[in-house]
Amino acid sequence: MQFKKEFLEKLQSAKKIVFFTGAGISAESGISTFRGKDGIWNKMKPEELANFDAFMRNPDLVWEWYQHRRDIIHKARPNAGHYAIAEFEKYLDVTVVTQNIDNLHRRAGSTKIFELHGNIERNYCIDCRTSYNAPQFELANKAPKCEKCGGLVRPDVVWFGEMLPQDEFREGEKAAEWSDICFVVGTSAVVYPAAYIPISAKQAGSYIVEINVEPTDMTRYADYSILGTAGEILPNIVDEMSRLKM
Ligand code: BJW
Ligand code: ZN
Repeated sequence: MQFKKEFLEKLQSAKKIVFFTGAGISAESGISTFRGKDGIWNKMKPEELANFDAFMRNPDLVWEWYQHRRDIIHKARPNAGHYAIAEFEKYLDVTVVTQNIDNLHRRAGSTKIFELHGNIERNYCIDCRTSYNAPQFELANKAPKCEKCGGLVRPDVVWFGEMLPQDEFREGEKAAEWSDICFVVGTSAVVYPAAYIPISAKQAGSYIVEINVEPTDMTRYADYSILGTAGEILPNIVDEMSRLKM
């Protein structure tokens, strides 16, 4: 694979890199994206499932939808894209700032990960905030009740209209601002405030490399836009890296 010379020079001198990832990086693991051709929002409306009011209206339906997705995620494996990102840690300082809730970066071996939209493995009580992990409710097909106070237990993910975990966002933003290269991988970059991460990186002088199967809202900010799948492109970039660092 042939990459732009300017990018290879940046790669050679880079000390810190950030990967800002979205659902597209997990597509090749068999996990549906939200938007686009095979996106789940084509079949279901986000406002019917991914917000607090929907959960209060019909907790069992929303819970069942997340149990179904947990099932898919548990059976899925990280793909070549996730593994390539983990492999970059051999060569330089790597931070992953992900919008994904699926744990696949961790399972692939990445060590510094900021999760902006929560994690499907965790749940919490909406009344007393007690945390519960996913296996505790593995067989629950209805929204469970908190053992301490009887409140409803929900997945620990960020729904529309909810605040992002502030520490994860702040640390992710800091890493982006300090990065020499910020890779924007498999995200439509339409959901805010997450999409401010690569914009902050750009404003701080980082070199923005987008990897996506199609142009997005981020393409106009990108210094280099590579069209292709994450599972194909990222291993090729790691190969270049290993050659450059030899
Ligand atoms: C491939 C590929 C392959 C495929 N290789 N690529 C400013 C402007 C406008 C609106 C807002 C704004 N600020 C806030 C808002 C409102 C809202 C928002 O952004 N709305 C817009 C959508 C219009 N934001 C919020 O509500 C956020 N909260 C908030 O702002 O709070 C503020 C506040 C709160 C309280 C008081 C006061 C203020 C919260 C957003 C939460 C998003 N949650 C979700 C669900 C998480 C849980 C779950 O999974 O169920 O997060 S929505 C969904 O979208 C999920 C994702 O993380 C997120 C982003 O999607 P992503 O990852 O980009 O996926 P896709 O599907 O969109 O794109 C996939 C891409 O991959 C595509 O480009 C493909 O081409 C590509 N691809 N295969 C490479 N093999
Ligand atoms: Zn409780």
